[in-house]
Amino acid sequence: MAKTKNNGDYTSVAYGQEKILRGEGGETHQVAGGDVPVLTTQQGIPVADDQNSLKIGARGPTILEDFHFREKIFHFDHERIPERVVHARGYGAHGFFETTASLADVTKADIFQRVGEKTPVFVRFSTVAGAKGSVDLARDVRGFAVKLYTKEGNWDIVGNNIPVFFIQDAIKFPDFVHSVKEAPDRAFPQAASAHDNFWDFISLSPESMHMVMWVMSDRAIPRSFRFMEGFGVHTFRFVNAEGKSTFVKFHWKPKLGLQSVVWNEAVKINGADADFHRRDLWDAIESGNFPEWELGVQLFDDAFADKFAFDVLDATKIIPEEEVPIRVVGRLVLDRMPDNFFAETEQVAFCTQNIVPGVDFTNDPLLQGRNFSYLDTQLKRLGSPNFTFLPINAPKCPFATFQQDGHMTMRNPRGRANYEPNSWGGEKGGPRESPEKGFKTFPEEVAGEMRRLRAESFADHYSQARQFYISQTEIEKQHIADAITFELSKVETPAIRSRVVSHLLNIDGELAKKVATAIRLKEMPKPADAARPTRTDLKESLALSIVKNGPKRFEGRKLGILVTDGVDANALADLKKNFVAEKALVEIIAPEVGGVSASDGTWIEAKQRLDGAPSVLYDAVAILASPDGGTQLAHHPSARDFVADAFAHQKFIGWHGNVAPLFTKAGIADELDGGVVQLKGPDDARVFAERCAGLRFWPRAEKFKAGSS
Ligand code: HDD
Repeated sequence: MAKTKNNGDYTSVAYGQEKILRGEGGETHQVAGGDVPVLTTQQGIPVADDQNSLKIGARGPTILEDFHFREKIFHFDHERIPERVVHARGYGAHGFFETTASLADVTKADIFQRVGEKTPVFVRFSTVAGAKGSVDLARDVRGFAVKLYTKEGNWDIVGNNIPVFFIQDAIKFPDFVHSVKEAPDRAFPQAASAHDNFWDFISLSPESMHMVMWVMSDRAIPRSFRFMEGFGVHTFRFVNAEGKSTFVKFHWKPKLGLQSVVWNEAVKINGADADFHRRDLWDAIESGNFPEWELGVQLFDDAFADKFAFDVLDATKIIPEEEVPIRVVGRLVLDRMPDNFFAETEQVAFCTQNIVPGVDFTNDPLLQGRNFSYLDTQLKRLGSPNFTFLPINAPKCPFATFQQDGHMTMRNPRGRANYEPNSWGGEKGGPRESPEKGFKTFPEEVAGEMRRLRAESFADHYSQARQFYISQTEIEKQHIADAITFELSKVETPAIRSRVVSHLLNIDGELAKKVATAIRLKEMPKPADAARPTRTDLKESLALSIVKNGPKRFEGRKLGILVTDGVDANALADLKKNFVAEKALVEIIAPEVGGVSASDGTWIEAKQRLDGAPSVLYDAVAILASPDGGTQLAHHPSARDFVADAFAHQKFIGWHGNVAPLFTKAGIADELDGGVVQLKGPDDARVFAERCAGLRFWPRAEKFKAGSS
């Protein structure tokens, strides 16, 4: 910032704004060749000097009269609002929902009536346990909250990337959340379930066992928001024009398929780029690669609910897709980032109670409790019952209520009528209820004693946990065992470790044994007391594995190409061409960020410096080195880590030129396998791109078994 002397006072000229002129009508400053608005106070008063507070003399005290200074500091002091009590860290985007199949037979919801119609949406993804500034790749559930601005009001599907939940009754939610968040005395660990309190609560709440299997699977460390599923979790109702009800469960299926990282990668990503998932979504949308999901519904009636092995009102259970197939009815596309994170992503207020005519709740006790909690929490967070007027929360259809006043009122009823019924008549009388168009609750008959009870039909806590486990591939089973081992190794109280294993015995004996051995449990506990014996007749479900539902192509993923000076220009061009054809993102990494000079003398710009771009940031990597460059890389610690990590994480590795010394120094020269592809000719780049379509080179995982992957 340059400083110029002016009558004994110092006036600084900010950021190269050498010439500041008042424009026509006093509305713009002419700055460095362009028109920008005049800086004003919140009251619209033009500001002459934003660098210096008002003082008596150059070195004198600042005076109270400085209204601009006071307003600026006052506003700054109040910038923060309470972060969400859960799901504090999140990232959102705008887009649209397109109806691809009419559901008029089962619901009168306006959004499902006309094929091809688009409805605006805002989606916020989140982690659950960590604070707003925590890391993206915590082992955690991901929130998947969708606000659909329909023509008959806002409909929020506030779901997760896991179709079941930890608890069955909302009254347990504060206990569950307290246990997973940082301990109240020491205020750590942050964004991690690997601690005594969490496993203590979980092991005393067997209803959580199914969810625990999901959270210990790679679902809890997704590669990107773009590669994960979303679920409405609860059973909801659809109601059609005739008033007939059909039960429904909602599923969001990512078009690119499912993909996760491995744990060792997650740990390193958190250090290298704590904003990994945010950056991924931003980059994808800004580069026009709009993420897309299908909306699928599982529809079933009372007869199915009665004969299903579990209670459809129990949020710790799924209905396997094999039993009730998914009907695809629409697609969700995210195509625009918010203009401002705080105004939109932070202030968006999802409420499970926001449903539209044609959709209704069920008596799931978790859902019933949520319907109170979300509205309540928005008042705390946003400070006024008028949060619904914020542009991100306001309906995009006409709305008219007699609610009025309160903090930050932006729109009150016009005229004299602010109540009804009234006798003012016509427009003067304001809006009126409509028995035809209005929301009507499904008239379900309910009877029973008023008691604090858990239904008998909610009592089986292990059968679906087992079903989830046996539906995984061997590699995924190993990851689950590794994850539980990791978490229990951070638990300091041996009795809690043992209690967890006692539950695993009810899920799968082999899993329990693996974990018990890995944590060196001195004595195998007895299986935990179970209200119901574990059913072994539930069949594997294909939909539950990530690996079985992985991407078919490398599309939407990222190749990191490490290059050195003298890199073969043709080899690089071939590689890029083949990956761009796959609709992949390609990033050049060089020892210095400026770039390198290629074999033909052209200059190759780098996006990343090697030190700042470890291979964990990429789905696959390639190393293209000249004779000299290869030798230099072999002595570069970050280059060795780059290769060794990519290999340990079972990534596909392409190489060209003098890479052998680097492989030797990285300790993998004797172990090169089918996942390491030499790029000799133009065809090899295509073969490499095709091979990368597989998530990882899984056969290599054998080498990295037992906790190291
Ligand atoms: Fe919740 C936020 C999802 C159970 C109380 N929840 C929140 C968000 C998601 C979920 C995605 C973040 C919304 C956003 O991005 O702003 N929650 C779930 C799912 C649940 C669930 C899928 C079980 C099926 N939640 C649940 C219960 C309660 C809450 C049982 C309380 C009784 N959840 C809240 C909350 C939050 C919230 C305190 C915090 C911030 C917010 O609502 O807006 O009200």
